[in-house]
Amino acid sequence: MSKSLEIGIVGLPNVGKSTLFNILTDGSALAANYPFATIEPNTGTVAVPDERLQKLAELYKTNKIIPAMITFTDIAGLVAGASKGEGLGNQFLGHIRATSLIVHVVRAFSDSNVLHVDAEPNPKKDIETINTELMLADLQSIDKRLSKLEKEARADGTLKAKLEQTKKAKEYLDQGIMLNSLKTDNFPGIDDLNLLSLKPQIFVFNIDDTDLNNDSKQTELKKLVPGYEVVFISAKLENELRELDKSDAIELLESYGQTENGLSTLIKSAYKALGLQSYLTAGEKEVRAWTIHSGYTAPQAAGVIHGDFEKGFIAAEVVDYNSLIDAGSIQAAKAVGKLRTEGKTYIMLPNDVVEFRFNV
Ligand SMILES: Nc1nc2c(ncn2[C@@H]2O[C@H](COP(=O)(O)OP(=O)(O)O)[C@@H](O)[C@H]2O)c(=O)[nH]1
Ligand SMILES: [Mg+2]
Repeated sequence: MSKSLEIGIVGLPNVGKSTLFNILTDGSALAANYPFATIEPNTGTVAVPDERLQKLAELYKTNKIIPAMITFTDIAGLVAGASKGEGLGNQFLGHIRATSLIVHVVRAFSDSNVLHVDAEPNPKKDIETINTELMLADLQSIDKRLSKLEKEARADGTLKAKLEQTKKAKEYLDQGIMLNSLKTDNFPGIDDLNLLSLKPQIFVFNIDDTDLNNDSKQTELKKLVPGYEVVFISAKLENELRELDKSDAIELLESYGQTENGLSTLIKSAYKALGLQSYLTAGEKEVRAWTIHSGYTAPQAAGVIHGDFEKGFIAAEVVDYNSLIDAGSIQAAKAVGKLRTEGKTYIMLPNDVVEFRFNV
């Protein structure tokens, strides 16, 4: 978990993926008005924006801030038929396999100057086109595996659960059901297939800036993807923000009723979809954000820093970030009873600032 989180940006050509990627990474992936402008995936690693780190650095008088990191990959070229190799398809499907979250960008902006692969954007149909390719690719992986697995399972009883899960996944896919939409079924036995439609997915609707406050339009789009995290962004507007200095950018965003930029909004949704949260460590040497799964106990959280911290865990000294800032120092927080000692069963909270005690 301490390595950066990998997020793949997918969607039909000309929906704004590269524009979004540039905004997120502030890099210069090629954004151009024609399909397959991006052939090699563009990859960029960015710091997760976290205002708390700056405040803690001031409190502890350190200059060293280590934020959590996220790697975005702009995966171009998914079109109908990609699973059969259409539009350099298979290559792109392989890149998606390497990610832990799919950000599915859907065009919902109107601009007759920007070509659409099927003549006309239709968010519902466009989503289905991409998801169908992911499911077809999964069916190929499953079919390749299944006949061999059936033979092996006859000889080796321990493979039976795996066979059952593979068949079950196939049944859903045959019905056009995305595996990541299932609430109760999951497929721990077939992790090694690395199925694309099982990867957590969030949707970014790229809308006109004039729709950023259009609740009825947004509600309508949300209904297309029930159960998924949804983000509304005007890539065009966010792209314009990059030219402005920070205070002008914030002012412009606020004039559209937005309180944070696209990167922050997207990362929050990504963390939510993946069931992740962060906790903080702080000292004179450095302040740092660590990414963990929601529900992690204190020893598990310590294990993200170092395996020995988990094995030799004794206790966690925990203070809530806001209490620490209010108190003004860790000593002051302790004096007012805000510093707690927590044991092995403590479940980490998102605003915890922690120091672990351990034996090595
Ligand atoms: N009007 C409008 N055009 C956009 C928006 N986002 C991207 N575009 C334009 O659409 C074209 C394709 O964008 P690009 O990011 O290269 O799409 P990709 O093929 O999905 O990577 C470019 O000409 C962009 O300037 C948007 O939000 N509104
Ligand atoms: Mg592109």
